[in-house]
Amino acid sequence: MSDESPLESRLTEQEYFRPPTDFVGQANVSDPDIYDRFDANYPEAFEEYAELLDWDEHWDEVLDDSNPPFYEWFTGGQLNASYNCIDRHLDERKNQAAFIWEGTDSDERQTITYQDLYNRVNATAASLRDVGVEEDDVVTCHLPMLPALPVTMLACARIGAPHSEVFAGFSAQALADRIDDADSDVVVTCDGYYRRGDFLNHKEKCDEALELADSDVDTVVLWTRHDELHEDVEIDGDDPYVLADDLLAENERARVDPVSRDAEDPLFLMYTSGTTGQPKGCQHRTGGYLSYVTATSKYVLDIEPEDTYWCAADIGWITGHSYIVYGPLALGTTSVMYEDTPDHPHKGRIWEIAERYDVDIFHTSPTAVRMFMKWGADYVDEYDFDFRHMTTVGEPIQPEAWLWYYKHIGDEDAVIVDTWWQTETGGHLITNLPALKDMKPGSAGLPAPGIQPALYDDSGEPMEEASGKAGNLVIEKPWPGMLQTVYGNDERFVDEYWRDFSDTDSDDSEDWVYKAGDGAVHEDDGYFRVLGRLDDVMNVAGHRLGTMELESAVSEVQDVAEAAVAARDHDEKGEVPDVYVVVREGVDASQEEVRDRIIGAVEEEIGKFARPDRVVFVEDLPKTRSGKIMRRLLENISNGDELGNTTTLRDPSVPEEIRDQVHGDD
Ligand code: 6R9
Repeated sequence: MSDESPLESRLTEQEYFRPPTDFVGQANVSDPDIYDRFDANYPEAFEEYAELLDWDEHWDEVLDDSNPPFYEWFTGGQLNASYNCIDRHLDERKNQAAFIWEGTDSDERQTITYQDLYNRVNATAASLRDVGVEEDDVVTCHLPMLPALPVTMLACARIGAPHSEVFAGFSAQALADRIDDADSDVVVTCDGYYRRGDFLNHKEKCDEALELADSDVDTVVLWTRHDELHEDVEIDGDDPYVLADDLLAENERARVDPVSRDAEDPLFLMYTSGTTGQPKGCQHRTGGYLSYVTATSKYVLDIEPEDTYWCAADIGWITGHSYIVYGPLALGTTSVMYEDTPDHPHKGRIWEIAERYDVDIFHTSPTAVRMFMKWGADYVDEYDFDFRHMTTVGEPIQPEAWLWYYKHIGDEDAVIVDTWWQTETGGHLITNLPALKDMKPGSAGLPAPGIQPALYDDSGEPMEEASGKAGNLVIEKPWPGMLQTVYGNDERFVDEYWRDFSDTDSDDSEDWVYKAGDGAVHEDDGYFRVLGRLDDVMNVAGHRLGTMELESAVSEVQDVAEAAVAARDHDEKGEVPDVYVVVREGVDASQEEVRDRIIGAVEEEIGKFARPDRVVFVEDLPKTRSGKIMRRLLENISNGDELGNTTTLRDPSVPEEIRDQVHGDD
């Protein structure tokens, strides 16, 4: 077959791919000694990361591990993140683009230079102060991919107010929960944005969130998508809304001194799904976090200030915080940002943008790669672009998808790194340094310098290194990008991340081990292959979703007696949620109606991106004798796998009946 290139046949034969020589010659890190340097000199070697930043006050100690797991990094140091991302670049590159932004309609473009960014961030910082934001107040933002988002984040950082950005796709209820948890007096949102070319009224979600929230929000700063408030959006006189444009008009020429923050002062919160219904506010520190994301942007993403870099993620997730905003800007590079979806107005949009700006470095998710693969290479081939470096993040990438990415997007000439990390870890932890290690499709690679991953068995014992067996992925030593705590809940921080594999009575940091919640295989070449979550968290198109969050949304529907959610493998999205429901007795509504209510409830409680793929009505759920729902069995049913051991069940016929119901026609 014409398309059966030598590359495809190499897949079965060739396990490793060497980084191209041209790449190695120009890479930011090409000295293999770096790994030993970090091992021999832990934790002091991380000073090399902190030295990439400008500090107002030098740190006294690199790591204070006297009170594990509440580690402190670069203690005594002081700095400001917005200064490091903007001001310090002005002398050299004030007229260089910091962001190139494209709206839904590609004729609408903005180039925001570092000087523009400086002006906008200063005016916004002054505006936030005008509405009463003080140092250490948490500002909740609910902004889509508009320049206003990084501007607001950096304005918060400038005045020392931690931001808590809630992904714009989250519902009013999800926003309200996060406003309450962070106890924010000030919220920042916008009138709307475009999705598939249609204007979405985004303010509506905030209106509803204000009703649902327990906290009294004093002020909502409302950015406008166009130069004025959109005709579909109204502000009622009683609402706490203030137009950002009005505030900015007052502060157009304002200059706000960046506030010196202690290295340990929080920079932001990022809520993420865990094993309970309540999302956790992962709190990130200023000094350690910024050092870590700046260094990994330089060493792993190989960013140079002269590059045009494009991380095609949403800033509303951790990937965008670390690798669109903080890391790349701290290095003074040019980033691309775009509104709307990769298939609007056509399926070649991404490559059209890549060609237009001659993008050098491209960062995306395996879900996106699978989607591009499904659309076909013709869309790609139409455009002329040349990536030097590509990465993936968010889920395991299948070797087939990796190969397609390598061949059709990278032209067999770009280096690819898979980056394993989490909201909690701040930045990449398992990933190859691109010039130093061979690429291995399907494998996240080797630990980043100074990072100490390991696998532990279920009884909590360390497994033999590189055994080729699967185990619980843990990190044995602290690193600067790690979360400080769960906002306002130190106990949950210890319970979720440390208790399982640590000696929690010990105050020796060697006895404390961070649990990632993922399963992985440590292969005999030292590479880690990450398998996915081991807890009740699923990964839908690279977005983390808690089973408990979904189940509690479904239980909001009156007709539902009981519900359980199972993750089903999906070709494109990685995983999708299937809901198994027992309907209350005496419910008159049809299954169709109940299904619609369930889907509606999930969209309302969490957001459209969390929509269940399948709703299965069952008589009973598989339960243990003590009444615990056995979700694993449902997962096996959803995936058409063997049921497995059902001997501990109260009624082993239950899963069999469900299986016959789901797969009866197979
Ligand atoms: C950055 C980010 C974290 C979870 C993580 C794991 C999965 C992320 C991965 C990966 C395999 C990779 N994950 N990167 N799995 N290979 N390269 O995605 O953060 O949204 O918190 O998700 O995503 O399961 O535990 P977050």
